[in-house]
Amino acid sequence: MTDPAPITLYGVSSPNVIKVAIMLEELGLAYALQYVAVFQGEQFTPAFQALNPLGKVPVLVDPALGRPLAESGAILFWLAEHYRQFLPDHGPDRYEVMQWLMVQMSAIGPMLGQFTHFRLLPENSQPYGFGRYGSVAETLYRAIDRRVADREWIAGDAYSIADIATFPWAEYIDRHGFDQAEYPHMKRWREAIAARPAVRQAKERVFGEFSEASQRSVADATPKDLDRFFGRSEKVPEQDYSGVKRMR
Ligand SMILES: N[C@@H](CCC(=O)N[C@@H](CS)C(=O)NCC(=O)O)C(=O)O
Repeated sequence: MTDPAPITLYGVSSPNVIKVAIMLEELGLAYALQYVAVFQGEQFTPAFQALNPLGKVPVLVDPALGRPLAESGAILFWLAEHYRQFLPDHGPDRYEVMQWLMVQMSAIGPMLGQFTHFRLLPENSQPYGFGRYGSVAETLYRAIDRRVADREWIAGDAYSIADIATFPWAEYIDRHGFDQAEYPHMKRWREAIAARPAVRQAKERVFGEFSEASQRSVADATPKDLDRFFGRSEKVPEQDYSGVKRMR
């Protein structure tokens, strides 16, 4: 029997999890991946709640930290500070990286997540939500495109946790139905990151190791599971969530 990997990343194959896997690969750390069956409510079990009472992935269990850590931005920050990479030690560049990490955490992730949600509902059933979040998504994609128009990376003058955090969400531009050609600078930036060996390896591992469990979890999800997953209760009108089964 081999020793378990010292670090465990709990998650699913989503951008917030992939960004942490990218960081672990960039740092050359050994880690194990642990799938959490979110559609079946595993995030609400006592075992998972002990790791993160918010019931969300990713969670990183890193013996070097000594307690489980949730929230992908905080995890990136921990790893960057501990290993002193991908975040300048001091000076304006450090705070610029933090600024763009916060933009990703507070706007890019949540807003693109909302658009993803409205896209899975039956076509034309929610024109306001679809229109609102589609328009916010477009504004954010344009902001990223403008940001990297005359600079190589999102913040400072080096690849950083701001790029690592933003990249997996920026990859949603195709599935969100936007024409990449209209975002040429973002395309150049995305391709540079996608070509990094650590990024390829992280995606290969997360999609590879989670693919079977993820397909099973989605396929087996009952309407009740989907209501719980999307936080629908008697306060929220019923929705047809079957589109989630067709999402890639
Ligand atoms: N702000 C959090 C968001 C985490 C999040 O929304 N995770 C989703 C998957 S990407 C999740 O755990 N969903 C399960 C649920 O909401 O019950 C982060 O960046 O870590």
